[in-house]
Amino acid sequence: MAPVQIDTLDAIAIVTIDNPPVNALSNAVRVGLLEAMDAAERDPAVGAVVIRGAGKNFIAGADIREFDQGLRPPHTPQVVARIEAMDKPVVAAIHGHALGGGLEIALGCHGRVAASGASVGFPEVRLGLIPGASGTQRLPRLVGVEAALDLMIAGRPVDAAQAHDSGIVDAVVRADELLDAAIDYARSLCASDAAPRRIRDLPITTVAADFFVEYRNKIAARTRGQLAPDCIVRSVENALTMSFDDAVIAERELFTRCMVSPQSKALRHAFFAERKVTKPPQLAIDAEPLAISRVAIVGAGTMGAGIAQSCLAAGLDVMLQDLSEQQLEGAREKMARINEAAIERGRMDSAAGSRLLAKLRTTTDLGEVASVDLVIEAVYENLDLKREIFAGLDKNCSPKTLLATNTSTLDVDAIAAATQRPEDVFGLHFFSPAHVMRLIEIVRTASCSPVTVAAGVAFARKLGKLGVVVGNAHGFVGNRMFHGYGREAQALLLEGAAPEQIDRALVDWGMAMGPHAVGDLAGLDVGYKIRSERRDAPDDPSYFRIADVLAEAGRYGQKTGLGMYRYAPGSREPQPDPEVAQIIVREAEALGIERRNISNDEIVERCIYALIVEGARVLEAGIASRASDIDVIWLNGYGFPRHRGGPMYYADSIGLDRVHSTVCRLEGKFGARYWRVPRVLEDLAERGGRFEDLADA
Ligand code: T1G
Repeated sequence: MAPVQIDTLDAIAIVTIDNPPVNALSNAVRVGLLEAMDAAERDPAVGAVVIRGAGKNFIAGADIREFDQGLRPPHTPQVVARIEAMDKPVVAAIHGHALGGGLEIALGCHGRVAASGASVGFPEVRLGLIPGASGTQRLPRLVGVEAALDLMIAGRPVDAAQAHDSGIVDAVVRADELLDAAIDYARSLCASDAAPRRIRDLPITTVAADFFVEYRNKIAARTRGQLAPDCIVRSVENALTMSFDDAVIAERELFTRCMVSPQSKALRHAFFAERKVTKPPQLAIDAEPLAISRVAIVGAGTMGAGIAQSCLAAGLDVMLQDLSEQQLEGAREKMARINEAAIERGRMDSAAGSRLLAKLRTTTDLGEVASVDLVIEAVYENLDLKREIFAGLDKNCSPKTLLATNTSTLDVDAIAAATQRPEDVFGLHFFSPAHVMRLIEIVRTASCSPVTVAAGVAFARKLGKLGVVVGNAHGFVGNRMFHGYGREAQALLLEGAAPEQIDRALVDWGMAMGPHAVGDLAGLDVGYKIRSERRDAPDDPSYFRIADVLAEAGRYGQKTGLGMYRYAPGSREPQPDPEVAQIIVREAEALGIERRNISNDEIVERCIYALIVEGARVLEAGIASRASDIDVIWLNGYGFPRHRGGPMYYADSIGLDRVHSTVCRLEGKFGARYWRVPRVLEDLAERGGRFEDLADA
């Protein structure tokens, strides 16, 4: 069926875009829209036009997949211009999302009506792009230069009410009245003697002479190193100095420059990688997930409270269990503080916050969790304690109840073995803070049933999180790779690089936070305990030596005011500590390590390549089933720069032949213990392959 249909109703042509799943502006849709405009213009019985979307959305934007396949005309700017040039009024009836090119189509119309639940925006910057169909020229004419820049640089949609307040839409109506309202509006425009209101003809408000310099300074920190934001500002500057048509031509050149940029390719990879996680390859396709609506969380500590908050926010029925009333009260207070913060940020109204908290049920009796759909255990990281709890849950809970552990380091198979139903037991490794972090590692054990995995994937999606299915191995995927990354950051200390140099080099490369600042944030005691309990820790006295010495000295990081850095009372700002510098020199001497000047390039290479090598081993071992899953984990759990696509995508973008020769060099210099070249890297380098290809293997 053609993705664009036209029906005429009482002299109004209703043009419906029907291109599932989100009405992306594919080439066929663009052709169909041009044909529909021609047909409406030719038809004397048509007085006006309404454009709407079938399904859940108006138009989600350009078809992002086309960017890598080569864009074929007609291009979106041409379609927008055609709509605007119509001499019969055209009205957009917006429901669901009108994003990117979808909003540009709407701005080409002579009027816009939105349903109350609709949202509109320009998310292009999140894909390393700019609005490339005259959005940078029309939006400033409609809402003013600064408001237009703010919307395009943030890349976040606004709801219908905000869109109406700012003038992007002309009216907001109930969803079930949208089409009628749009038809009435089109009819009124048709009856009016005034020419159709074309945004291109609106004057653009001037700004102060130094406005753009000031604006660039304002966004500099958060757009550091990114191409698209600067191109957006430049294109809006053109709106003030060029004719509309010339500025649209210049916009297209800036858009194309972004589209072919490595940053945009990486960001588009991230976009699709995050959508692939809901379809894990090893999942039995017909595994219909169990519907989860009633959840119990066992353990009311920080993680338990955060998980409970996430589940409540997703509308689930939540029971929080802990043996200690005090812990339960503490959890309730933590959740109240989370709600207050959300209310302060305008992300929630206070009534909703109170309602949410009122829905929380708590109990000290483990027996009260018997009839829920899913139990998530989130107690202290102790295997015996967890096994005891799971044995109890196994007896108390209904046979249909799924049992999950939030462990981050323990063997989920060993926990499952404490029950008579290991096929119903899996891991849900939330990342802290659980109510904020989108990532969950869904740990499938050797005995996990596909239905259980499918339920985990559906549950993560219901929470609005990214649930990545991983295998059960020490550290699963994220933390296992972090061990390699942290190991190099520790070794570099002994070899001559200061903590602040290491952190700065990696932050300048794009990491959200340096590894030593991360260690101080998480607590050096946490890593120390994990390492001390590992049976397979490397027999290497320099392995995390400084972190261990600091932890043994009670220097845990932010929580004790002293760690790798020192922290002024009440401050989270890391300050270099001369005492740590002396400890490092002393320990290097004791280990017979000759210190030297180390370049920032070497710091970045060793830490990032350690990630790539460990990621390759994780793929080899089948702990991750796709390279893109590893990227999703590191983009959403560890602050890997999104505009580099994730560690495995980054390796592919370098070229695995080059990656292979670098790892060979590192193995030659630092030995095979940590740098043995993974077989999968060797094979792929030999045949010119990519880690991404393994997903299809
Ligand atoms: N192009 C191609 N496929 C898309 C798509 C798009 N724009 N948006 C979504 N999909 C696919 C997605 O991969 C998934 O596929 C399915 O649709 C459902 O997506 C010219 C240059 C609209 C808020 O950035 O934000 O316009 O996994 O799970 O949760 O100036 O999709 O089923 O195979 O996300 O209901 C600008 C991107 C493009 C919007 C709906 N537009 N999409 O969320 O569904 S650039 C965007 C979204 C542009 C112009 C510029 C969301 C959504 P599969 P989903 P959802």
